[in-house]
Amino acid sequence: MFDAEPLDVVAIGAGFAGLYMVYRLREQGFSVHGFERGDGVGGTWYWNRYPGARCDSEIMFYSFSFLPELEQEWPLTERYPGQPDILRYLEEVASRLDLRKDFTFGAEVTAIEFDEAADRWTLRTAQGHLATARYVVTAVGCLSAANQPGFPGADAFQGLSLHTGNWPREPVDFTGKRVAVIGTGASGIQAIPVIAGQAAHLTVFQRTAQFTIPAENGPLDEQFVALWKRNYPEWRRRARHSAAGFPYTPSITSALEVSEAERRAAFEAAWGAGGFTFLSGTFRDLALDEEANKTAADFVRAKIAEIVHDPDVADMLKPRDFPIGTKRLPLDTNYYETFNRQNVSLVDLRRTPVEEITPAGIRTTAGHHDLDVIVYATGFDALTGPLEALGIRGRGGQALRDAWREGPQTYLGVAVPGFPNLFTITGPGSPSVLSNMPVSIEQHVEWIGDCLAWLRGHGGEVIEATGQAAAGWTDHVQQVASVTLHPKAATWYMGANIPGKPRVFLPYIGGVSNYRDHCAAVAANGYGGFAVFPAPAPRPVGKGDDGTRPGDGRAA
Ligand code: NA7
Repeated sequence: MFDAEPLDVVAIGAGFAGLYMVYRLREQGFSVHGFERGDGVGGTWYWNRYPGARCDSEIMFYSFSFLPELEQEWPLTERYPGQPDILRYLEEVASRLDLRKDFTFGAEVTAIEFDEAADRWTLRTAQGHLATARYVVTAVGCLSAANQPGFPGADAFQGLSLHTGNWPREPVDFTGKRVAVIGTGASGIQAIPVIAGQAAHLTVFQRTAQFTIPAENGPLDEQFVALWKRNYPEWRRRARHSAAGFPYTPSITSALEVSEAERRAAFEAAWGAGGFTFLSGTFRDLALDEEANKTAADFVRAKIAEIVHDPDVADMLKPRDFPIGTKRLPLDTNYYETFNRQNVSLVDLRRTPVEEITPAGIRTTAGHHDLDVIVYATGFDALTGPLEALGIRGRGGQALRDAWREGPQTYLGVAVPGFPNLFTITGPGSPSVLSNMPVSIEQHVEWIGDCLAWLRGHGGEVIEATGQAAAGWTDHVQQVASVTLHPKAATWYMGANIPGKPRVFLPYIGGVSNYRDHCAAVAANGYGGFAVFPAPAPRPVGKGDDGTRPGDGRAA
């Protein structure tokens, strides 16, 4: 029972991160219990059940690497796994590892407070659970606090209101319905073509036009799958030591050093192949140089003009106010094509903003749209939102929300000064949303597991990032971002989608491999940048810590 006595660790969340963290710590002999808001495992893939929800990482590497048997057995059916497939995968992981017994589901954590006298955390849920533990690990995801715009009258709408990130468990039938989708980020871009195929009429409310690249999804060839599975260890190794957790080979050519014809051929080939290699695999400077970036942006704008029949609609769909790739590049299946359908219309909210939601629909400055369903595809309070929602209070009762008023201060994205014994998996300041998530999650989980083993081996009970180390890392995160075009765009990476949120670059863009090396060096250096209490006792050189090596990639 989790509340019978103090635990070593509580973990929050039962997605990829929480499942692996609880398993890993259980295997290491810690008493650990997880709390999960949903009624089942899955995290992102539990909540995002909207039509068309699909992962933009290819299925071959959107999975755990620490389960080699499952890796071989799991069917790799289509190039990009759909939400139901990923949820099934995580359910299978939970069953194989017998993890459900170590979680309380339907438990929304609302308060986590540090008791300085006892060096323990107390956790409470909205449903009345209470637990105490020496360590807390948050595994709440980066995109799990839905951004619900405060349009006047929204509560009075008499039809169905849905948010893509908080979708009902039962499928929604749009047949014969007049539907609105507000928002054209990755979620809207996935949902819009599918909803358009069902609804009587779909009106898309667009605030900012988005670049999107064809996913080119489809079934995977059996021979390809067999070959991939034979070489899994090497693919995994490459992904771990890559820029973004994908085993792709990045381009080494500048977009500006080739002829117009060569450039066009490279973009055309990448467009035809589908996927993120449009940016990373064509030219090396698209994320760094405005002129180079413009060549890719112009290519996509020309594609939009080619695909979309109505020139006015095509014009509205062309993104103009940010460099391509500075907003997360979505992958789509027939997104631009959908605007050629008779039952789809586009409203440009820059020209005609929403005035109010009425009981019967949406009123913009240009008139009223009668609706049965409003789908908010309006995104998330990214990275900091899910952590601040937990009601975390550290030393002196300081709220995390207050500590981060000017922007998140973290050490390695995994620890926060003033919040001892708290670890944040894929927190702000880590590669997280700029990487293939399972790769980053495994690295964090293993690093945290190693750290707790090291503490246990050294008699340490409290570990806390120093203010100096966090300030240094936080500066480094911003400096690396400033070399790229990212700070030029108002994006959720910059906190720009949430009114009042500080404008700082939230994830770490220095690369998955560099980041991994950095974390391993910190561990190898006796957790430099952290204060440890009681101070570790001196140990003979070469003596192991609890059977694990810092940075080692496997559970003990
Ligand atoms: P995103 O990428 O944040 O997209 C949200 C969309 O909603 C975007 O087009 C926003 O326009 C729009 N939005 C947000 N608030 C409003 C209001 N108040 N009015 C009108 N339009 C609004 O979220 P997604 O869920 O699509 O994707 C999140 C990530 O999930 C994705 O990047 C992947 O990593 C997976 P804006 O561009 O802010 O003008």
